[in-house]
Amino acid sequence: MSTVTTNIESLAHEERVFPPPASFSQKAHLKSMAELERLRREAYEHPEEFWAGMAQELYWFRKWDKVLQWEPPHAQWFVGGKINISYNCLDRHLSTWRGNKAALIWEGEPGDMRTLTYQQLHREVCRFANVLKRAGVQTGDRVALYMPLIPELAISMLACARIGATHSVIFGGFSSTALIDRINDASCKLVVTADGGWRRGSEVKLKAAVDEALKQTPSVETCIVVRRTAVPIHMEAGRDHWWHELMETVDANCPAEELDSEHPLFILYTSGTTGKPKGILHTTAGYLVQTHLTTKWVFDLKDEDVYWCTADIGWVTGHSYVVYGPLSNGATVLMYEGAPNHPEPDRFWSIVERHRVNILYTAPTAIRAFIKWGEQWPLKHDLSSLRLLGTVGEPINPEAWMWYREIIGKGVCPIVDTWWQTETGAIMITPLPGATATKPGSATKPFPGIEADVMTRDGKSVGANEGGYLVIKRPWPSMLRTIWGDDDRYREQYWSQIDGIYFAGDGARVDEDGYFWIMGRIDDVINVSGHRLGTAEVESALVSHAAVAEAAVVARPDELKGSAIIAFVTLEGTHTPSDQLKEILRAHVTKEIGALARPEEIRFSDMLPKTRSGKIMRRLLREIATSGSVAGDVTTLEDFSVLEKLRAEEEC
Ligand code: 7RM
Repeated sequence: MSTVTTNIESLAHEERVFPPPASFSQKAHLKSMAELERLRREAYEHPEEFWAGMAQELYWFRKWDKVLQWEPPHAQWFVGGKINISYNCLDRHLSTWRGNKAALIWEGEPGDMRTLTYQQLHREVCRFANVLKRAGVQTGDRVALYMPLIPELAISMLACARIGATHSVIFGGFSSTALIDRINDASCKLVVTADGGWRRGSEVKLKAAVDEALKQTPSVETCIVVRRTAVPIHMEAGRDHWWHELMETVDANCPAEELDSEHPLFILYTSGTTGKPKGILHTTAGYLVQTHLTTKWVFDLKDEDVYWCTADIGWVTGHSYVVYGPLSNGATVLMYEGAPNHPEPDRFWSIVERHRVNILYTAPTAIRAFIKWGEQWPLKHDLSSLRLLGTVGEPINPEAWMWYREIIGKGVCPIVDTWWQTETGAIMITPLPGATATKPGSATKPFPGIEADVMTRDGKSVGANEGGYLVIKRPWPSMLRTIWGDDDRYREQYWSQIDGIYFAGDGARVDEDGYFWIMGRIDDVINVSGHRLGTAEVESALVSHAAVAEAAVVARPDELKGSAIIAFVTLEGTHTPSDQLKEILRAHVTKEIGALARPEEIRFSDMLPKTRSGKIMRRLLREIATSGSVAGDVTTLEDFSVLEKLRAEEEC
């Protein structure tokens, strides 16, 4: 990587400020800015005491000897402690009134429903843990989970954690090729899957993909299959077993293993700059402490709440904020299997209304889709149960933020824009909803105990409103411990870009109030005539125009300017593409940011290429803008037809 100092320029100007509503603050876990600032100060001055204090809320078989052992870039948290995350998510609640509280309220895409109380969930987890043990799975073994968003996925994770097996959840939308790589990288011994799952009314054939993959995965001995769709599948004698049959053969007594604090809890693959995905390793105690505390404070979680994080469990957001964080808090978690627009674009709002959801945590890409589909869909439903909204996954443009606030939150729900990564394990930069005044588009400030900064490549802090690289300056409990099987890449990628400091790979700026504005991945940063611009800022300017539903901006090498800005734009249903509109949008960006941000070219497309987790694949757009076609890896693309459409668009 180059060593030039950054001058990422951030030209966005957003002046609106929304203080927390007094009625919200009064009942919140954290009630005021003064309280939050006091906590931040305490945590800054005595971080180990701060995290140790928070760790007391959990159940330990043996207390730790030392809070933090930091030998850069390797951290161990709560050294010497013995703990079990499954015990903390389940058994700990059974001795309280929560035993008969709903832990999971699940809705399948076809409309079927299941509710599991903490007692029932505990029982299923214990039984499946016994199934795993009987299949020869031991502490330290890796287990791959390739499943739809059904309760059995959470049960499998908690069962692995209970016996100390390390789970590797592979998102159910990945192909068999992606499955092979991930299973082999971690030498998984067993795979749990389902016959299939439901997505937009069609069956996703999971078992068929597993059959294909297992031809090339020598480490796998056993495959356990949940019956979900009941569409006939192949069962390999000796290797494949039905979940429901095995569950009949075991008892429901399975004590949780007393595991070391640093016992490997899970591996989760995430894409990096190279083609090979990185197996991010998380361990037990530190991950639990930070997911537990952030869930409680950021979502202001109360026992009465119905909490819904719409992420698939196949992504880190689902690990931390569907399963471990909420269950360790004894929450009632809503889970929905399918697509937001099945059978109609109001499915989410129908779910909110029917289950009286109080807390909704979703992604900007979903919000932009809702805007595109039209406000008539949410307006059809009673959303008055909602009291808090959250976003995660990418920068949210102020226009989408305002729509979320007004149309979904009716102007009364605080919005928490939470910045974090697969690598960070838990939320890092975020408002605390009863305390922080929010600004649309800003993730606000670091969580207490987190020391974030914006730096140049040389490791110098930049001034207010100057762009730079987002870094974390001291270890935090839920940090990744390494990249599975590649500690060199771990050092190189995260701790050597700026020596000894965690390099997040995002561009950011901090404004005069200390608020962080995340500008997106640095590979999404465009250098035009020596000015670096965050793609997110240009996109945000485009989306602020009434005609635009969604925009993705990429750089095309340009002899004169270094890079030229190419914008791919999806229009609102009410507008049609025209050359005149292209000119209007270019002028609009010029007005919003300045002439240097004016797109060289605007291309209309009725869809943008996205990963299955909803992130726009700018890499593909960059290739299309540069060479007219895509040669690179497209295995993570959600819908392949989009590439054809983008190419066709270019020809006309
Ligand atoms: C949780 C998750 C991580 C990347 C990260 C950012 C982007 C996530 C925000 C955000 C702006 C946010 N994990 N990102 N949250 N950008 N504001 N609130 O998404 O590993 O899949 O992605 O996502 O670029 O580096 S992830």
